[in-house]
Amino acid sequence: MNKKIMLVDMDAFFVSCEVAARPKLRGKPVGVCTGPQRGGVVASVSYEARKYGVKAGMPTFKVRDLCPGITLIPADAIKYAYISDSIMEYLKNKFEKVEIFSVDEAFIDVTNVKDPIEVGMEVKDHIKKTFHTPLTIGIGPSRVIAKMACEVSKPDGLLEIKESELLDKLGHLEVYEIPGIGERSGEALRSMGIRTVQDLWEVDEGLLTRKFGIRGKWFKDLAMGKDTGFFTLLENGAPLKSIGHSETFPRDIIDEEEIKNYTLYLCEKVGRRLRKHKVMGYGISVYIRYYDFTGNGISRKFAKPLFTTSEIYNSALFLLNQIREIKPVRLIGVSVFALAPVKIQLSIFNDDCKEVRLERTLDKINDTYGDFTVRRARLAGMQSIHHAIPPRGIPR
Ligand code: DCP
Ligand code: CA
Repeated sequence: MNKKIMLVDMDAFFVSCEVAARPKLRGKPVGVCTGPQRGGVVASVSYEARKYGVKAGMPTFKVRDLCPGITLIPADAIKYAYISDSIMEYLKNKFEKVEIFSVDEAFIDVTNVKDPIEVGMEVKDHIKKTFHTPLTIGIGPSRVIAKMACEVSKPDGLLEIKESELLDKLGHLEVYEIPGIGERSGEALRSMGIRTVQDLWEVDEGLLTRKFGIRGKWFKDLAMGKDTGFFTLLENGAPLKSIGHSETFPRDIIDEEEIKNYTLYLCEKVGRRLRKHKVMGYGISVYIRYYDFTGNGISRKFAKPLFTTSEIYNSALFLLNQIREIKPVRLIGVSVFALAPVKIQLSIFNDDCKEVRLERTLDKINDTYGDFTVRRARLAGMQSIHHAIPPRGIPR
């Protein structure tokens, strides 16, 4: 491995954005919560609150039980998107190859940077001074090592781990702490007596693949610091064949504008999943069913792939208009197929592609706060169809 990758990850990001504007809360237990005042969950938790056992995803009533002195602040998605965008913009201006990984994480290729530690310190200083938000930087020969270096030095850390130091510095990590393995697989590994990174190094690969299939090999590779599975799905081709979404509407619809709105809603759902899996599609199918249970569908392939919601929507609407009969509609389905991975180098994240970048930020916020927290203008007036019953036989 002769690459050098730096991961910039903001500490307790949503909380830090709030504390930046309320310095009195610095050093105190703070959480940012979503949903209603009662019955919501915390999305982000300060490190002081974590000492009480408070974790992201916990219901607020439980959080108050564990840490009665905690200050809970309602989430302000637009603020976080704005700060995230400004930080990413700074990183993109400073470095040549920046890959925005999530709302508060970016991988940077620093292979050709002379002194990555010094540059890492500059980045930390600049972000802290400009945005008043703390962060941690991990550096390593692969993304997964950079990520683990970051995890073990949080908060406010900066750590480089070289390939030869891997076992020394990370051998003790629990398997579920390896990015890409997760709690459930971690539990399954532990039940086989495989508890740490070092155990994964030592275990026979055949044993893992017999139990977990291809993912077993990924687990071992990740523990050995190789970017695989979770980290290279994009480079090696995604296993998904199509991504689709359809809804049975709460009532039959005939109004042209309403049909367009629902179509956009479905395309947004499909687009979010495409972007989440970092794939684009060269084909699209649209299916329509009417109040009388008749229906039809149409598919097309294109030379240029679909990735943004507006690209999917424009194609879906074009096809829908070719097949639609003028009678009340009960269901519409949109599915994108002929999928190909979006390269992780993410040439798409350059200035020409603000729309793609914006969509990813919106996706993250919507994933966090529920569908369409941040809505497109056309969707703003639309009623929710979350309760709609999913139809059978349509790919989801
Ligand atoms: N987030 C969320 N729900 C989750 C995980 C994350 O809403 N289950 C949001 C809130 C976080 C932000 O995304 O502030 C970034 O996620 P991280 O997992 O990076 O968590 P933090 O930045 O809060 O903490 P850490 O310091 O551990 O990175
Ligand atoms: Ca973070």
